[in-house]
Amino acid sequence: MIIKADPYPWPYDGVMSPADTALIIIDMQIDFCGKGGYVDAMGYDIAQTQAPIGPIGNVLTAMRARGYHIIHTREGHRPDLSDLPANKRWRSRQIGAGIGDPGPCGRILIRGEPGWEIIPELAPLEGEPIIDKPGKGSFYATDLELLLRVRGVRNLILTGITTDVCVHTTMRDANDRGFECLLLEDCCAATDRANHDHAVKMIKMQGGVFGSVSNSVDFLAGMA
Ligand code: C5J
Repeated sequence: MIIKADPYPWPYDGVMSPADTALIIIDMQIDFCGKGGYVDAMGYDIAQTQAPIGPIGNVLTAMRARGYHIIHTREGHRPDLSDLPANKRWRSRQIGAGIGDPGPCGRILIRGEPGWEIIPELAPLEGEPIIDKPGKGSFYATDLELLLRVRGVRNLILTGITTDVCVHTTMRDANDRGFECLLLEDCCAATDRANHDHAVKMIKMQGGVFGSVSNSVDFLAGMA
C-alpha cells in the first residue's frame, strides 16, 4: 500500500497494514479547541484548532473500520500539580491562562476537569488506548513506545493539535525511535496558520527529515 505524499510516497518501503500501522490523535481536547478552554483563554482563534475535527473524523472512521490501531493522547497535569514544571505554569500565567488555575471549563489542563476531556466528536472507543502526557511530546514520561512495540507497530499516522507544538514534538521523537511517520496536513492545525505551514514545511526538508506529509483525501484514497 502506497500513499500519495510529499516529499516521498509513504511509507518509504511500501509496507503498511492494519497490524503494523497506528493512527495517533493528539490532544483533541476541549482545552485546545473548545470554547472557554486553554487556547481560547490565551486569546487565540479556536476556529483554527477546530478545523481538523471533520478530516480526523473521516480518517478515524475509515481506520477503525479496517482494524488499524487507534491511539489518543491528552495533555494534562495531576490536580496537585506535582508534575507541572514551575516554568510551564509561570509562562502560561504570563498569557492569562495559568495551567491549574480556574477557568470556564474547570482548572486549565488538569486531569479530570471538563476542559481536559477529548471532544465528543472524536471520543475514544472502549479498548482504544489513551496516553496521558504531562509534556508536549507523547513519548516523554508515558508508556507510548512500549505500547507500540508490544503491538508491532512500525508506521504512525499523525493527526491532532497543535501542529507546531505537540504534533511536531511527537513526530520528531517518533522519527528518532525509527517509526515511519506520516503527517496528515488537514488533520492538524496550529493556533497560527503560518506556524502550521512552516511546521509542515520543516518535515519535508532533507528528503523528509521527519517523515512525509499527505492529507485525509489522499490518505483515504490510497488506503481504499
Ligand atoms: C500546546 C499542544 N500547544 N497540544 N499543546 O501547548 O500542542
